[in-house]
Amino acid sequence: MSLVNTKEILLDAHAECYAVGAFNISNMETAQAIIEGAIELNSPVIIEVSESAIKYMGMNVACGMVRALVKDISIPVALHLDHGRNWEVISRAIDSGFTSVMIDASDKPFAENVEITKKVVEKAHQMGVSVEAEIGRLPGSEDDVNVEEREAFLVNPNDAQKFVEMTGIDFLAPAIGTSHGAFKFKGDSTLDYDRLREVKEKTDIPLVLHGASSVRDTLIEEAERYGLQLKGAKGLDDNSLKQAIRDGINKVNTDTDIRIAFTTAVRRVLHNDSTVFDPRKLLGPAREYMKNVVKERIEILGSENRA
Ligand code: PGH
Ligand code: CA
Ligand code: ZN
Repeated sequence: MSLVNTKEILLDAHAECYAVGAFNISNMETAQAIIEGAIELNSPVIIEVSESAIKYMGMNVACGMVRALVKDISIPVALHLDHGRNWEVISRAIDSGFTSVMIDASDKPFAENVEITKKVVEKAHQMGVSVEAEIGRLPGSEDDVNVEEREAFLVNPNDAQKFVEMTGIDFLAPAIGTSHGAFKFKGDSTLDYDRLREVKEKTDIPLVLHGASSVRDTLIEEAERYGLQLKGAKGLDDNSLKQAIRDGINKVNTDTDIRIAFTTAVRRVLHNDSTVFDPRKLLGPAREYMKNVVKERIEILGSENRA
């Protein structure tokens, strides 16, 4: 099957109240792990590539590889540009066969975010490519923000409604209290569900949760056993994620969980056998471990058997 428009996948999730996993890739093994995991659970899936991953792999490699991987399979797979900030990259992604792009101008003032986003929507829609945009901000894991400061980053539901009407985007990422990386929360992992429900009511389009990795204790413990330092790591727990899906989230972005799984598996092999130097003996187990993480996520999101 060829790649599927991301909008098609997400409109079904929006209508049926479940979420689809959007997993970041950085090489062949991550892409294979995601696709194989989704096939095993008969689930639609979104492969996302960030600007920095495109820089690492090359646009043609990223697109060519994902297209080759989906050629003979029957589940719907979409290819999405994650956190596009640079017009050149966004434009090339659209021309190269991505089925959706994110324009992330959420650090700009509202009016500027609208203008930049509109320009992307115009080009993307001409090519049948759908568009995600962000409003509100996710503090980086390095930003030490307190509760009141955090509040200032969150989406304003009225702005969200205006933003969707003015730009014509297909799905929206509202900031509701998550952050990227392995160190998301100092205390409780509470999200602003009231705000989320209001955004859903006012926009009535598929919504996206960034910074959604679970950073599970069991994974951290194993990673630390093999020497990875993750002191203070904390992710989004399953119940919070499920609540966010009930309240309107339809696309759940996961990068950190896959990175930790990859690194843990490689460290485990190196720790257990000091004679290994075949890359496949490192990356094969990493691929298997990442696939398990992908399947665990799909089961939580409710997209199993929705292919
Ligand atoms: C994400 C991934 N990518 O766009 O939002 O977030 O760091 O929680 O995996 P995590
Ligand atoms: Ca942003
Ligand atoms: Zn993100």
